[in-house]
Amino acid sequence: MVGAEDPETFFETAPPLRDADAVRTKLQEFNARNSIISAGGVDRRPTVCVTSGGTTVPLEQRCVRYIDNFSSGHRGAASTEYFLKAGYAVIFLHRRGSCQPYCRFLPDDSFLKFLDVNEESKVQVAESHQTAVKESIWDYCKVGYGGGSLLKLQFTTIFEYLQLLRMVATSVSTVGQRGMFYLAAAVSDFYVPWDSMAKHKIQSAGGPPEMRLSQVPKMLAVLRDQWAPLAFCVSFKLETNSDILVQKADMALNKYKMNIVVANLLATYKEQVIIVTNGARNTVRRRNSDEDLEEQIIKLLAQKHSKYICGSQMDATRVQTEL
Ligand code: 9Z3
Repeated sequence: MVGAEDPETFFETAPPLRDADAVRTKLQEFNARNSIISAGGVDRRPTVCVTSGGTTVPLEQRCVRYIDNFSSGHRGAASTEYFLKAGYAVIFLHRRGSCQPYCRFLPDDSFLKFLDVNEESKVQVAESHQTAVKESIWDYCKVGYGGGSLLKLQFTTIFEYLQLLRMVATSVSTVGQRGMFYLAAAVSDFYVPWDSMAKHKIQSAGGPPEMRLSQVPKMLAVLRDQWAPLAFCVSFKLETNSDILVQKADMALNKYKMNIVVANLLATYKEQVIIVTNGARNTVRRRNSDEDLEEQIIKLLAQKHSKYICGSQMDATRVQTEL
């Protein structure tokens, strides 16, 4: 196996994030905006990091070609809307160009179909889409931007994604148990380490390239043990074979000490998921074509997270009483 399987080496050899300072500032401002000053001191709104879309694996340092995956970012974008509705502050860590909250119909459908031109040659929202557009704008302004409770950060490559996730995790760790990770991004399992990557475009004259991929280090373990040990962690498990899905989800739950693993199959992931917790499996199905499956998922997760926060507060009170 070539290159880094261990997280330290991955970060040491990755090309540094170009806008790391700006991201740090955005995270600090976001934290300040979402602190609630009350009589008892400074309190913090529950905060979730939603990861969304797929990471790419560049094959050349001056990248012309890369390995990609199918994820559209729809799940992450829809989930972000429901987290905001549930009162969470959301860090939406997403793939550049993927689906966005409140405009999930883009980029597949042209926005032009929502518009028409009236008799005075003025552009207006088409009558048939008035209600949908109005509702989206209201939600977008109210929870998304007006309240400052949505922070969007973008990645393309696996290098950018993991460096951003580490920064976000360190920041979310400041809210302790009130923090949640909802890891819906489809993250590459294999990559070409930066220092063994071709510098320039691989030439076809050299014949079919031979390259050996390395395993991307398992950052879920590092997230749980080091970056944000108190946070409520929800990871996703995607498989194509239904025979191994739940077993693999169970393994992830135990190995990475996740609070919940959401298991889904490529063939049915838009229709149903299995919520796997320690000792329980709960299938959540989309009830009709007008409903988002994510609405039910987030409702369930917010309840479980709230219990988790209460449980830890009760533990803290018990310790204080015993002292
Ligand atoms: C998922 O399983 C998501 O539900 C989907 C959403 C990627 C299927 P879309 O973005 O699709 O709405 O088009 N995400 C996690 C996939 C993943 O890479 N999981 C890893 C694994 O299965 C663990 S981190 O090993």
